[in-house]
Formats: sequence, structure tokens, C-alpha cells
Amino acid sequence: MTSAPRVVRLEDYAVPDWLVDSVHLDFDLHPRETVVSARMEMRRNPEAGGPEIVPLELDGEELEHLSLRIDGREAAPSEYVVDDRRLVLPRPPADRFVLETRVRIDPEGNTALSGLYRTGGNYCTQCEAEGFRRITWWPDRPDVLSRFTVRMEADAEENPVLLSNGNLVGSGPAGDGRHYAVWEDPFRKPSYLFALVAGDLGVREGTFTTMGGREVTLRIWVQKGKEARAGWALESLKAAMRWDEERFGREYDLDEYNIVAVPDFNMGAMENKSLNVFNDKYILADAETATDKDFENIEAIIGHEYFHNWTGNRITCRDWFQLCLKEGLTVFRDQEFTSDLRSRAVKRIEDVRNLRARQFPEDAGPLAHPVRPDRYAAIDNFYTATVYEKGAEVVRMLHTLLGEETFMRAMDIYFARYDGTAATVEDFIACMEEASGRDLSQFFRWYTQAGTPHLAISQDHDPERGTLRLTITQSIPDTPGQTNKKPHHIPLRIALLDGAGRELPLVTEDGRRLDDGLLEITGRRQSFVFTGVKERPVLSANRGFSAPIRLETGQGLEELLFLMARDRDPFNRWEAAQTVARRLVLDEPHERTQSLSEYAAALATVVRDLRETDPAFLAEMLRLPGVNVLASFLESDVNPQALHDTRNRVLARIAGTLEPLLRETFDMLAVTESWSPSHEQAGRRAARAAALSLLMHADGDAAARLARETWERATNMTERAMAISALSQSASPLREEVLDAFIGRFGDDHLMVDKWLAWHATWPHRDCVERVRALMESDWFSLKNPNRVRSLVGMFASANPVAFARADGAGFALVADTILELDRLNPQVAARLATTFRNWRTYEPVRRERAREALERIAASGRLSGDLGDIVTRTLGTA
Ligand code: 0A1
Ligand code: ZN
Repeated sequence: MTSAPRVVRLEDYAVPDWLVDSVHLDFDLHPRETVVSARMEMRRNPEAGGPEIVPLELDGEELEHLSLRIDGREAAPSEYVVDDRRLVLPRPPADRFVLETRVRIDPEGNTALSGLYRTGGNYCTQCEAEGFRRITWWPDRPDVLSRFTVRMEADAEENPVLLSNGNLVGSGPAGDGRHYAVWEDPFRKPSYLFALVAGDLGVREGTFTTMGGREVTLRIWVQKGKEARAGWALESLKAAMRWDEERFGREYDLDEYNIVAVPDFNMGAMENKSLNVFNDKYILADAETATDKDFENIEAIIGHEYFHNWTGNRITCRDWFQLCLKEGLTVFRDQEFTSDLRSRAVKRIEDVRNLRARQFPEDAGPLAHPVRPDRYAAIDNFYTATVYEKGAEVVRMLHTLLGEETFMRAMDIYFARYDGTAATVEDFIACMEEASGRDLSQFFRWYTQAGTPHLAISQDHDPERGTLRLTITQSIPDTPGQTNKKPHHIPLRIALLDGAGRELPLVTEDGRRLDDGLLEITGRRQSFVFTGVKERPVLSANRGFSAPIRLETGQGLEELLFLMARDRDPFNRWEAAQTVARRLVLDEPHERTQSLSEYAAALATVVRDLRETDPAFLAEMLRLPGVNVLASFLESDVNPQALHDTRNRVLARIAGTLEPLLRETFDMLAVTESWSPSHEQAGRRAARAAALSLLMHADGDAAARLARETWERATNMTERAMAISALSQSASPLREEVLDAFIGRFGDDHLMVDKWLAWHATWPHRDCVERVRALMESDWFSLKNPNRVRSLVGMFASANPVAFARADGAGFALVADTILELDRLNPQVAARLATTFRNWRTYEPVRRERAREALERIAASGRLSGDLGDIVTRTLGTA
């Protein structure tokens, strides 16, 4: 069993006793033995108080301690204590002194990919959250901000490129075929933003002139020979820099901006000051190898990391409980970036889809935690959908409540007041209060209470008096460690529609007119009465998904179909269509027949209505909820196979009715101009993909032929993916044929191997378990590379409910075996993979037992990492 991890609590926060004003780091880089020397200017923190002498404690992990000097002299053994996690000076010599340490580390042996490690033959670092302590002794917490100077020395031939944060201030030969570079970062920063890269890389370069006239050199570093695939990333970076100036008034602050793409990375990317490191999957793109979705993701993630320069780097977090301060806010910013550049409606739908698929299930299970957690055993496990995506929803609600202008005024106050500091969520909210003059204390509960609020709305129309009363009740489910929650402050955007879909004026009993349709819900039960409502209107509620809640309006099929056709809020049009589709699958069979044909007819109208004007939106309307989303609406007795079968029957009926129209639409939307990753072209391809995939449910053979033709004629990766994804829905032998052809053609490109593994992993068939096991044994797979693991095993567990939750437990066993083996190499990725079990209690009894066995087998296997142990004990409820 694992040793009980130390739990860190928000309430125990205390300012650091010691600060590091500046540090000189020296790296003597060798693959197996790198020596790191640190010269730190230590100073007692005047804000800490305490007795005259306060020990200095530094964090360290997997460091081989070599030497320690205090104020230039060798420290005596009695002056310090070292163990495998800490270096302590019980009696530091003075309130200011210079501490010099030397340690040896092993980059090549670092399979955890945290700290300094090797990837693609190069050196690279990852320090968030607690990786810096795997490089050198340090007070490894985000509220210790220091000025960094970094010297590195390495073999010149193998490592012509030497990079770190800030500005290059010196370089030259260092003898013995080695060379060196010195980098100085003028901005004080916490250790988690430190980065170093050394190796042999190709570069794509550009420039950007900021609004203040500073010319910035932009460089995207990639594996040699792939420079041509870095063009989109470079353009995206320029777009992000321009957008942050225009929308948030934020300018870049250094003369250089470097991005390095690496093939081995635990997450998507990292915002290190002026030296971002990216998973190369989020950099490399061209028509041949990347789908439209890849292009969109690259743009968004480049934006995300760039936006961190102000929300994260210039203003960082006081402690890791405040993670959402940088992440929720920065996700909100990247969502706005994509919305402004592309389609606001489609982006909102994508984000809500993602929230429902990942965050709602998290919030409803044993791993639920507040947007700002108040305790953790392993901080790596809190890079969650709740902190990121729900965190962004909370910022979005503030934006909704305050309006763009006031919100931006609050942001300006925040930037001015906290620049150069490590802040808290309270600091941020105080700026919002100051700019708006509002009391946001109730709103603050969004940060402290976990669980997705349920809202129910009932309507009472009085035709005689011409009034409509909306009665709204809210409740928040219990979550681990939290019961009896208090009501939230919820911005609920609504409209009342007349028979033609026009919005009625919203006039309350006291004569107030709500021009923006925004209701503020604050009580457990609240009523709103609107006057001048003669005919019974149709309610459009939570427009634009103004709050991240589960909503029950009690609306029937007729009203939902009306909203699907007529609502001017595109999000709610989509929402109504999703609700009907969901009910078609989840309701009793006898309730389906009539509804099915009405739904198919409504969908046909939508297709005709949108295919020429907004194909990207049409694509969303045609994508019906998948098994995981359907399951997330059930609290118990989930049987993914049964859901899958029913869903397929429903899809077959719909597709059967729509077949000629879908076929016609597919042909009509073909892109004939030369390829571009533009939103317009991408929208057409997305609508064709959705049509083709639905067609596969109608007449398997005809559609399979169409998919094959699509594959053969494809001139870009989006069209290839369109064909393969469609075929993946079927049992057609063509699927295998096309997958073989794909790997034959693209097998020497690791990112294409990932796509291929993911298609295999998501084949919704029980035999997929054996297929995945076989692929794991093949040379295509490696447990050491996180992208391979996520593409094959991660996708299997998170996006193939039919096979993962196979009734005999073989899918669970496969994932459990992988987790155990992986934990010895890379605990972060192993722990993340284990979160795929988070909703195990909602399965029907047989599957639930199988999942429990798999989890208990992991728990009992001895010597789990802290990260994995934390997930497993919380998931089982034994924490
Ligand atoms: N701050 C990064 C995410 C990130 C977090 C942890 C990492 O290593 C364990 C790496 C990246 C972001 O939000 O993009
Ligand atoms: Zn981030």
C-alpha cells in the first residue's frame, strides 16, 4: 500500500520565511550526469515575523547532493541536514547570506518527464507544479519570486541550440567540443516558470511589432526537417499577440518569444516565461497531416500559453490552491480569442460539449472538488476540468454579470494592482467588486462549493391577467466532504418567445424592463412575474449557457422542437436538439416512435436552413450526444452497451429518413477551392463529416462506399479522418483496409501513428479490448511516450465506453494493468489514466463489481506513487 501522503491545507498557508532575491544557475549538461550549481541570494522575509532564528528548508527530489557552501565557504556537516526530500539549515548564519549548492541529476533516466529530461535527443524541462525541486534545492512554491540568470554548457555538435528564459547575454566556446550560453530573465518569477532547452532543433522565425512599437523576434523550434509545419503556429502566435492588445490592452514585454515543440510531454503545453514548451502535437500542422480540429487546437493553445504571460506569469498564484486564478481566467481568455476569430456560437457549443463530457462527470463523482480546492495530497492531480473549464465558466459568469466594459475595467485594476506579485482569488474578486460596486460574496461560493447546481423552472401562465410566473428552485448535490450547501448566485439569461420566435419584452410586475434578459438567481426558491404576456410564450432559458448548471424546464417535445427551429440564440437551438435526441435514447421505446419522426423532420428543416449559411453550426446540430454524455445524465445502472445499441437504433431511424437530404448536403458542401484551414472551409468539411457519419447508420453499404470514395479522393487530413471516423461506426471490412493503408502511408510520423492508434482504440466493439492489447505489444506503442499512451489506452478508456466497460471486466483489467506498469515510469500520466474510473459507481451492478475489482487490484498492488495513490483512494472512497 502507499504511505499516507501529507495533505496540504489552504487554511495552513503562511508566507515564506525565506526569499531568494536572485539566483545564478549553472548547468553542466550531460545525458546521464548533469551537474547543477545554484548560487542563491537568501533573505529573511520581513513579512514572516517569527523568532530571531528561523530554519531554512529547501525542497528536493531525486537529487544527488554534492556540496554546500555558505557565504563562500564549505558548510560543515553540522550546519545542515539532507534527506531525500529536504535540505535544512536549522540555524542560518544571518538574515541575508549566499547559499551555493551543487547536485547531480540524470536527465536520461527521468521517465517521469518532470524536471530536466531528454526528449527527441534534446534536453528539456517541465517545472509546473513541483518539478523544479527535481533540478536543484529550492523553496519550491509559487510565492517565492526570483531573478534568474542561467548559464548552460553542453556538447556543441549535439546541442547547437541553448535556450532559457529572458534575454541571451553571452555565449561562446567552452573547450573540449563544448559551448555555453548565458540567459538573463529581467522579470522576477516563481521556479515553476523556469525553463531550459538544449539540443539540435530547426527553427521557423518571424517578427511582431507591439502596440508600443517594440519589435519582438518570434521563434518556433521543432525537430529538424519539420520547420515547414510550424507556419500555422507562428501565425497563431501573432494573432494571439494582436488580440491580447486589442481586447485586453496587454502588450508583450520582452524582445524574444521562443516556443519549443517536443515529442514527449505530460500535458498540452507550458507557459514558461518567454520560453514555452509544447507537446509537438499542438505545434506541427499542414494540410497533409493535420485536421481542421488540429489547426483550431493549435491556435487556441498557442493563445492560451501566450495569454498566461499576463494571467499567470506577470501575476502569478500565491499558492497552488489558487491554480484557477491563472487557469480559469486564461481558459476564459483563450475561449474569447477563438470566439472572436471564428464563430462564437460554435465555440460555445464545443466548450459546453467538453464541459459536459469531462467536468460534469468529475463534479458528480468521487473526485469532485471546488474550483478552488482547500486541500490536496498531490497537486499534479488538480490540473482538472473543474479548475480549468469550470474555472473559466466562473469567470464567464462574472463577465455576464458585469458586462464587457465593467469587466475590462476590473481586469485593468487587477493588472495594475497585482503586476509582479503572487495573488489570490480573493484579490481578483475584490477588483471585480471595486469596478462594479457590487457585493460578490455570495458569488464567491462558485469557488468554494463543488458539485453542479441543479435548477428547475416551472411556469405559470395567466392569460387573463397576461402574466407569466417563473418559479425557480436550485439545489447543489453533496460532494466528498461537502454537504448542505448554500445557494449560488446564478446569472440566468432567458427570453420568452412568441409563436413566430420573436423575443417578447421582459417587463416585471414593478414595471422594470429587462433588456438583456438576465435574471439573477440567489435564493433556493425564487419567483419572477412578467407582465404583458397574453399568449403562452415559449421559454428559452440559460441562453448561451449563461451558467454551468443542470437545468430542468419540464418542456415537452413540441416546445423543444420549436426552440430547435426558431430560437435566435444559437446555443439554445443546439441545446433543444440535444435534449430531444437524448430523450429519444433514454425514454421508454413506446414513447419514441412518434417523436422520432417529428425529430427527423425538424432536423431536415435545420439542414436546409443552415447548410448554405452556417455549415459549422449545422455540423454541431447533426452531432447527437454520444454514449458517455448520455450516461452522464443517469445516476445509476449505466450499461454502455445497451445505451450504444439503443442509440444506434435511434440513429438508424433518423438517418434512414434523412438519407437523400444528407447525401445531397454531403455533395453540395464539397470544397472545390484550394485548401485552407479557414473557419469557412473547416465548417463545410465538418458538416460533411457529420452528414457522412450519420449516413453510415442508414444504409451501411452505400455509405461505406461513399466513405471509401472520400478516402480515395481525400486531399487533406480532415477528409481522411472524415472517412475513417465514419467507417469506425460500422463493422465494414473496409475499415480495416483503410486503417492499414493509412499506417502504410503515414507510419513514419509519430503524430500520425497517434491518430491511427486512437481510431483503433475507439472502435465501439467489444473485441476492441483484444485489439488494443495486441497494439500495446506492437512496435507502434511505447509506455514511455505520453502521447502514445493517451492515444491508445487513454482514448480506449475515455472514449470507448462499450469496450472499456465490457461486462466481463476485460476492458477495466487492461487499463488497470497499464496504469500499474506506467506508474513506475510516469506517475502523472498513470494517475490521469486512473481518473477514467471516476464514475465506476454509476455502472449497473455487474460492471460496477468488475470496476471495483480493477481499482482494488491497483490499490493492493503495493508501492504506488503519491499521484496514483491519491486518485485511487479517492475514487474508491477510502481516502
Ligand atoms: N500550465 C500549463 C499546464 C501544465 C500543467 C502541468 C504540467 O506539468 C505537469 C504541464 C503543463 C497550461 O495551463 O497550459
Ligand atoms: Zn494554462
